[in-house]
Amino acid sequence: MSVKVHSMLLVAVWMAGTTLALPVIAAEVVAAQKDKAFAPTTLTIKVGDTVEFRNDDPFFHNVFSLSEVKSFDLGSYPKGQSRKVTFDKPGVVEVECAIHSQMHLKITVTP
Ligand SMILES: [Cu+2]
Repeated sequence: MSVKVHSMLLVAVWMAGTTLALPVIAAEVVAAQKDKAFAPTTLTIKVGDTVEFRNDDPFFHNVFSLSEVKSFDLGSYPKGQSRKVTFDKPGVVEVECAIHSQMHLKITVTP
């Protein structure tokens, strides 16, 4: 076998290994904001999953988190709009709304 063919074979084997190492297709979960509450109020997802924060109320909500695992601020947006966050580290993420301080969502991201 020539060196060239041999190295191409190695690349093919490496690529096959990479494909197999990919995680199961990531999930996308909806967290609605309805009646000034997150629905649901707790979520368990896996690393790599995405949460779509959807405002179902006829007024603005905000979505943010100061958690170490994932801190973000999606700003404020009206009914019918949604914004997405992908969670890339395991741990617990507390999500809140800056407009309604009673709104809490606890997301547990499992490895
Ligand atoms: Cu709100």
